[in-house]
Amino acid sequence: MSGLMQEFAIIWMGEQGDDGGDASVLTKVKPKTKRPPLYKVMLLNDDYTPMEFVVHVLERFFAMDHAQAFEIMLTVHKRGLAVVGVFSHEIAETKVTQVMDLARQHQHPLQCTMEKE
Ligand code: TYC
Repeated sequence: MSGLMQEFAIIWMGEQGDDGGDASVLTKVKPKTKRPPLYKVMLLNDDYTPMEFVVHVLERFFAMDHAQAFEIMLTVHKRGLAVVGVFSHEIAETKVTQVMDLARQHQHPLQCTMEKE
């Protein structure tokens, strides 16, 4: 059903309904179209992953240019973690998997997690 078609429901109360004599009642029902939840993807600091590797990860999987990637990497390095993107559940899961797989391949302890916004 299209979004517009879901916006109203008509409820027939009948002749002897609890409507104080009115023959019918039209009850408005709130539109129940929920936006899908969004998920923050976060990068965590550690003492061993090279800075250049983190910059590369941010460029490759989070569509950042070099300057942006370097800035976010430094934020993680100084503050312990940073949100690097906000996505649907499926896309967030894919990003986390891509980062964790590449980190494991290069034997870096880099951690990437997701959390409901
Ligand atoms: N702290 C790391 C270092 O000094 C760099 C680093 C930055 C590691 C961000 C992980 O998510 C990270 N080599």
